[in-house]
Amino acid sequence: MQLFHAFARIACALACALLLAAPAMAGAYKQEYKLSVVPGPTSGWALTAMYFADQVRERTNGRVNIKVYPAGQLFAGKQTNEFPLLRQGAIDFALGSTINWSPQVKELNLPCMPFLIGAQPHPYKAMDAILAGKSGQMMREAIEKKGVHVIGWAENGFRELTTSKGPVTKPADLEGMKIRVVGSPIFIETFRALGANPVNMNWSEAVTGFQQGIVDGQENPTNGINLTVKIWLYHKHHCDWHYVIDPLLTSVNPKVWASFTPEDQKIIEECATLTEKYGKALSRVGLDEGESLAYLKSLGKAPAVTDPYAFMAQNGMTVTRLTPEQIKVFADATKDVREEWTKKIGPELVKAAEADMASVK
Ligand code: X2X
Repeated sequence: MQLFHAFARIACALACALLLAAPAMAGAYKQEYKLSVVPGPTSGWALTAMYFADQVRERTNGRVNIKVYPAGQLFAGKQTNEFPLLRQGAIDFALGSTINWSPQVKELNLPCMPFLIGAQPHPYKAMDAILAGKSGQMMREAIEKKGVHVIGWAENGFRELTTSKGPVTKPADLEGMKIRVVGSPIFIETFRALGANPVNMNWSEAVTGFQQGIVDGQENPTNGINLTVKIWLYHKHHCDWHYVIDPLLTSVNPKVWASFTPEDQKIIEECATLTEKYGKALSRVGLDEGESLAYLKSLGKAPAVTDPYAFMAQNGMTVTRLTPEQIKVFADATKDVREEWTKKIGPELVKAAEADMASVK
């Protein structure tokens, strides 16, 4: 009987210990992790973030529950404030853009250098070579140094010009036009070099600005942004000039990252790799040789619009796709901006990017 009591006591103590430990273990993970996205819920960017969140939830069996907050809800106002908030931990995760983080991480101005990547013979291959190469690694390290952990890349896309006056085929067509840009200095300098009048405006106010005709034009990626805001309602002219590209970063606050088990970190990294494939396909569908559409079909996620050029034309836009010769005229007009920013972001990084891109010429 005494032996029975001793066993019972040990069993009871073990059960109590387990009961106490269980909530403590569960408590190490938050019930919800907040992921920040700048544009609205229908943007390709937000869909990419939702894909990441869904993959993570599914593959961690619900242990890591990420909720996407689109339309800049987590940083009321200025989109260039997202990075410090993520670093401080007010935001857990972000699918952030190189543009919006470039004021804090100067290396992220690399893809914003006018006509550096887009003027290559194979612009998407050039982008992929950078992200997978030494220059991509250098950008990631620069972000890590500033206190944010990068899990992977994705894509907002090449930024094309849309205007109410036009069509635009040469810098002189931009003379004096008011163009909305993000509040990042390289954009102001690029548009000034082209003779335009750049106006800094947060995305949260930009579409109202287009509606009210405060500006004559803007630049954003075709699939992910321009189609999703029905840009033809405001601008009748589309100019495909690939002048800069906006890669995205799946990223997390380092303390949040450290709170995950190594197993969950591995799963989240795998989800980021899938997200890169999905996000790039969404951004490139109908703009590449057909690989993106084939991939999205294989996932059962083909979008409604698979020929963006035809779709814009159906909606009354003139669609001008600049020839390499026409692009060269714009590239020449912005040479000084590239040179100036090469000094600012570091010639080693630009050299590494040129070497990465040369490998796929
Ligand atoms: O503000 C923009 O133009 C947008 C939505 O593309 C970015 O956040 C960079």
